[in-house]
Amino acid sequence: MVLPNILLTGTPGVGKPTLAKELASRSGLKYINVGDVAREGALYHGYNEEHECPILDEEKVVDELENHRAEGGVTVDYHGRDFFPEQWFHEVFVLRTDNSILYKRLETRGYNEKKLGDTIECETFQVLYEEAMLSYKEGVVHQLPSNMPEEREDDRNQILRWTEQWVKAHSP
Ligand code: DAT
Repeated sequence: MVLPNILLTGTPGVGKPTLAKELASRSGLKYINVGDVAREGALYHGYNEEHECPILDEEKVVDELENHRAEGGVTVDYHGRDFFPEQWFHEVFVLRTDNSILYKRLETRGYNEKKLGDTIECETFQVLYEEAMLSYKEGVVHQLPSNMPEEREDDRNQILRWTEQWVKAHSP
């Protein structure tokens, strides 16, 4: 059975791995966290002093993930500029969280003031949603609210239903 590839994106703190791991435990979708892949393979080319984080080597990340996405059935979790080839993903889900809730989640992470402000601004200006809309065809990108646990349950069920339909439509 062939499974679709999903991109799960959104500002840091919106709940991507929490949702993606739940999806993985309830379906055949394999969870891939781009940050973890980069860390394991040291796929960086520098360090961002202002945000206190390493700079991703996007080409190497694409090479590293190519085999997984070719097999199908992956949920890729990434929060930054979309550098993946467009045809990799069958559906893109952008998680969205209200700023007051997001602020509290990020505060507990110990972000410095600059990083906290920039991250909140990123969500306010829906940077990742806009980027996804520019990168993928109409109808591929969906926004999902991620403020409360009940919403996560709805999001999970929505993605699982979509996956089932996709599998049916692509079965011989
Ligand atoms: P991300 O990797 O996108 O930064 P995460 O999965 O680490 O996000 O989640 C950040 C925090 O928010 C974590 O403590 C779990 C919590 N969380 C995620 N989704 C949520 C939701 N729908 N309702 C309430 N809390 C949520």
